[in-house]
Amino acid sequence: EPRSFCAGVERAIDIVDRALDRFGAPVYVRRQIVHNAHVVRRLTERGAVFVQELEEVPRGATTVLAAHGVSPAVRAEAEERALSVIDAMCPLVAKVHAEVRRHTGRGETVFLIGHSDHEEVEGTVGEAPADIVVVEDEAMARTVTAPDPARVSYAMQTTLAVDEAERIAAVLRGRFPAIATPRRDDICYATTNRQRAIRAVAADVDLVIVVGSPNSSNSRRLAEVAARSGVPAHLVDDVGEIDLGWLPGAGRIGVSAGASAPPELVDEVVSCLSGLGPVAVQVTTTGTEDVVFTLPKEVS
Ligand code: 0CG
Ligand code: SF4
Repeated sequence: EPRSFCAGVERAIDIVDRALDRFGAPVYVRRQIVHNAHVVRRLTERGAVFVQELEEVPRGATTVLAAHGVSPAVRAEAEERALSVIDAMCPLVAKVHAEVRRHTGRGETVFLIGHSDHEEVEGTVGEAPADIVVVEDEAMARTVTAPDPARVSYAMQTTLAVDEAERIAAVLRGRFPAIATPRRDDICYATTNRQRAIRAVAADVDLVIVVGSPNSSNSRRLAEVAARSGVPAHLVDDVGEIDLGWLPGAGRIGVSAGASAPPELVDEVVSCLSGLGPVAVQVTTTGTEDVVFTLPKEVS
């Protein structure tokens, strides 16, 4: 611990549940509300309809925008289609959007450290596509350019591996001495805390199991951080994906879960392992979390 749901995910899921309670099915949701197959399945069963693009939504329908945030172009499209929009963008993603707007607004090029094919990055880039350059890794950081190298800044996707992102940022700071740095870390508290916790555990175990879906950035980074500590680490959607071949010789197993993975899935992993023989469970807690975000007015 900390593991599983963060405040942004709790809020996003709550928004869809409350929209279903208040307005009835169907409630349309653009993209996966959070990147977790179990969450999406449960909400689909309740009457949420997940779509890729807003053109699939009937005019005027109630539509939730996912936690990862959207570009201004998507907001404009929602308005054109007269949709009743409820925005589930995490406030910590919104903070990065605001920061990027501030920097590009004063004529800077923003290097956005992150993965270009991720929805959060697509949304953030959409704030000023001509002035934002996505930097995916250290190799890119060594070659990117800006029209005016004296007017540059950087920002980050919220769910990166802290160590990796810092190495990329260090390359940029070395190449662009005038670079403006984020006021506060863009990598969110939940991502940071889960990585710290898994690192504390990974040093003492023979195997790490992270519960999360394969398209969840923060969950994948969690497994990678564990693997960089030198322990075999696997990302599983649920207990059904555990390969018994991983277990021989694994006397101690570290278990965690990404910010979008429901906590009961971790309990299922532990109880399944308990079925294979005597198991003692030890909880390692590297910090506590008390972040809560308020709901948008449409569902509060
Ligand atoms: O970690 P990413 O950004 O892929 O998102 P996920 O839905 O897995 O969890 C946090 C949120 C939103
Ligand atoms: Fe917000 Fe961080 Fe959770 Fe993403 S992982 S929803 S940025 S708190």
